Amino acid sequence: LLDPMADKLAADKHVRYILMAEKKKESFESVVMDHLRMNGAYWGLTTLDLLEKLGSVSVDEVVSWVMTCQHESGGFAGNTGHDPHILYTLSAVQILALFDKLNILDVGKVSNLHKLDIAKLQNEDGSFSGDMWGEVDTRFSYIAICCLSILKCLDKINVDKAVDYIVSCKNLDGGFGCTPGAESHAGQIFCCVGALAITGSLHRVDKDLLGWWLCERQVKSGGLNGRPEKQPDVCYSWWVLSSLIMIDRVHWIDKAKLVKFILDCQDMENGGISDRPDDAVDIFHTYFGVAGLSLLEYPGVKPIDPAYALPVDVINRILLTN
Ligand code: GRG
Repeated sequence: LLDPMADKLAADKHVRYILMAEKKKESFESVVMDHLRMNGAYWGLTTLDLLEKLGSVSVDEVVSWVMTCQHESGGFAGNTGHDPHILYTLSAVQILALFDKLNILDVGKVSNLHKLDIAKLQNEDGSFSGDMWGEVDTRFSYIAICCLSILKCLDKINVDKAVDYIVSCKNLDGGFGCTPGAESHAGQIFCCVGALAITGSLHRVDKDLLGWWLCERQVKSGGLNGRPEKQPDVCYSWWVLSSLIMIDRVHWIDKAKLVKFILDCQDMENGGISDRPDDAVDIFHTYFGVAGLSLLEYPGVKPIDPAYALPVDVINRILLTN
């Protein structure tokens, strides 16, 4: 039977799903995902904002919880009492940006902390580690650059070296990996292209070559995969599409087919979006589905910035004011 709603975004249901997910703190999933809570909060809150429903959460409650996750070194943890990691520091900064509360970071102890500990994580070769344990990954280069750009203090790091390191992770296929010589993967490509976009260095990308690799990620169902021979997944609607937009090659994919693939991944009864049609939904894929639709200019979804992964109005508010 044809479902008349099947080709529509069930925005209200997704909003309800996100608000419920936040309340069900004692569920098994939330216990297991405890350390990821800062990321989960960013995914959920950004989705609400893209759907113009950020007003349904309590700003004070969220902001005071975020601040309980800040470590004395300046960085943020995934949850209260956990160790800080650059992954959670970006989510915390993004959440504060959504609520126009970045000024909270300018007062008190934080101002002396080399802007959230990020500068200290840069290595001699320009790369970044994620925390005190030292793992290196271009994800962390992106995060450092994105965070410091939002906080308007990119001068705290060596940007030229950071950019050279990212370019050293470029492969012969035009893509980027997590370290020099590592396989191209759409997630890492987003990080590298995003960091190059923010630092005004996109001329160092081979746009036609990379655009070709990225548009080959579209499979028969209309969905995108993250590298050759892999299954499509709604999250690549973000990683691949944002990269294509940043290098100005988004017209190389079939947008209508991708919209249909994302809409097919919705739970039309209880809300939420899954990785592939008929799989279980989660907040990560709900965010990437809605963010993907935003990049595809789907009606009723606010535009999102492909480099900063925040709504365009939020980024404009930050970058266009002192
Ligand atoms: C602000 C949006 C935003 C991101 C912050 C953490 C981060 C920066 C970026 C992560 C980029 C990345 C590596 C994404 C890929 C995630 C993913 C689904 C990996 C799965 O890899 P495999 O090998 O799956 O399990 P495939 O699809 O290749 O089979």
